[in-house]
Amino acid sequence: MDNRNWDTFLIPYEQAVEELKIKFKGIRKEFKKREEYSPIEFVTGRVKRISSIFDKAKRLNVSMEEIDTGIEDIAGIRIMCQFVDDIYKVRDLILQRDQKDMTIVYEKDYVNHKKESGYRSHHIIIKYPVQTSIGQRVILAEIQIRTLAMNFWATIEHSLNYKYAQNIPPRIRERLAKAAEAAYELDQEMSLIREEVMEAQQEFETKSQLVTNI
Ligand code: 0O2
Repeated sequence: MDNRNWDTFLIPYEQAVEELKIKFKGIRKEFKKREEYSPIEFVTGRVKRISSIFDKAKRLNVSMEEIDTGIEDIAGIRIMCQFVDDIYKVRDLILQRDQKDMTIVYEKDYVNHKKESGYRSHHIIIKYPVQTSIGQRVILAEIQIRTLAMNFWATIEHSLNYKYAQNIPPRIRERLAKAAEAAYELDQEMSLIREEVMEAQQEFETKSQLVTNI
């Protein structure tokens, strides 16, 4: 292990996560204020724990000196959407910001190309400038965009992986693969009634705003 101060190493990543969460939550607020449908349902973010950074560095064969370029998701933002189409609406919103407050490095389309586990999500790796007390640092961050169904599956699978130390028994793996397909089908079904659901939600929100404004 090297003698880097790992607590201070994480400072720009923590700042980036906070800033990015505020930005994407702000986009949702803006849609709501305009009384428009928001493709963003909710946003979460986290900085990877030092122990997980070390584990991933080991797995990917990344040296301690290369950690900030070799591990792309030390800062991670997750954007949840109601419908699959919304994922691409959010992606477009991010593309519009390219070269402005963030720079897109590359994308991973696990929505159309699911991982072996059954995992689906759209990932965008960005470069993000952070102003710290000792100057600007440009860090890498990962934005994961997924539906609520994809998120439900990934959250459960993540906990099971943790429980079984990445060695989920085959019978549970099989069930998980089936559950991933069921989640995918749910997304497909919901997409078919998207317009209907959006209209209903819009009506409901307008009504509840009227009530709160009385
Ligand atoms: P955590 O705890 O969320 O931080 P590789 O491992 O080589 O396939 P790499 O470089 O890790 O790929 O990148 P990838 O595939 O984009 O995965 C980055 C993150 O996506 C993961 O971070 C998870 O958050 C999520 N992810 C990817 N695959 C799966 C999966 O099969 N199941 C679940 N639940 N999440 C997944 P970490 O560091 O693995 O975990």
